[in-house]
Amino acid sequence: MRRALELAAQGRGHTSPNPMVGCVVVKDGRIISEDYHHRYGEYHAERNALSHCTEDPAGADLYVTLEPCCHYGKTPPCTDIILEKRIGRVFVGAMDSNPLVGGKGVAILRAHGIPVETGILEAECRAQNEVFFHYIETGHPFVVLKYAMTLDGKIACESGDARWVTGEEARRHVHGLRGYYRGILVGIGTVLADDPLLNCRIPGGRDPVRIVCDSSLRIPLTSQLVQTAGEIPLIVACARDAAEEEKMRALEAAGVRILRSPGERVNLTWLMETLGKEKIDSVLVEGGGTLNASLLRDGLVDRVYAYIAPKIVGGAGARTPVEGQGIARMAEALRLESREVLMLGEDVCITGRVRK
Ligand code: AOF
Ligand code: ZN
Repeated sequence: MRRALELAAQGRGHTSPNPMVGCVVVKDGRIISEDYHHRYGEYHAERNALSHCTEDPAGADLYVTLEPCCHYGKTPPCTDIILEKRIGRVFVGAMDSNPLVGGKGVAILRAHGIPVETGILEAECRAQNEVFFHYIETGHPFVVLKYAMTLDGKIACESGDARWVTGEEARRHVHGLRGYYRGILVGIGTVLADDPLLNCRIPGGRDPVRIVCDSSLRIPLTSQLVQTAGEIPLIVACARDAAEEEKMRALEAAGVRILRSPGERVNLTWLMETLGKEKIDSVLVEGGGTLNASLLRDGLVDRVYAYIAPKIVGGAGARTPVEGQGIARMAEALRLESREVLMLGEDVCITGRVRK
């Protein structure tokens, strides 16, 4: 199962909104095949592995990180090929939460007399697909808050200068996140201040769908985001009545997708629900302190990546990663669990899941 997890990870960044899945086939103690789900819409891990065994897999053990599917989707059911190849036993990592599968895959195999053991390295298998499980269970994208700050907690100097807080290695790491998560979200403040492009600048990396939270539709037609909307998707979320027809038509003509939220400001819970319906399974937030505070307040953040540079700039008015009202008592602070600490050049990155 550990090998299956390693294989599954090779699909990282290519399977969204479907899961990463790995599969190993073992006969008489020998691995006779292994493979993974390579890319969204293509064959599943089990079908891939069973298509190139080095010997007849009849009677073999099959290890798979996710419960085999039993539905006709983009590909035929994996339970069919497992039965057809007369696999002896099946070992499953995590059960599938997809309502089309959810327990039925395992039930079908057992009904055909195949012993199935579930829950093998289950925590690891669920953690690897935290995006998939969150998205299929809630319909909301998995929201990842990212920020870079100095050792004294500033995301820019008091003057506004922020180039750069962290070094090259940490910034390259961020581009890896941009290539992995499906969407990238910023507030209009960031667009007006930095005129960012928000693409993925890693060779071969996929650009995220760019999303701007812009209640009164202030985004300039001349911004880099709007200018590139024809090539890289751009979604602008505004409040229903903030939008002037003319500005909206001009943006749409430039290829911008506009989403109008109920209320006087963009309702972030509505936005996440709407992005979920657009098949965006995950959103990386490179926000600004105001947007970050609102997302945290509304309980919408699932994971945090905090990049910390060993620098001190001071300034009572220098911006910090999370502004807003804040929490009154330290004991009520949001906490991260399943934490990891990464050393990236001279910078440190702390990441973890937000405890709900
Ligand atoms: C995958 N790869 O290796 C496995 C999956 O859209 P479809 O037809 O490819 O079906 C996707 C569903 O199949 C997915 O939500 C999950 O429930 C199940 N298993 N999917 O993309 C795989 N084993
Ligand atoms: Zn399948």
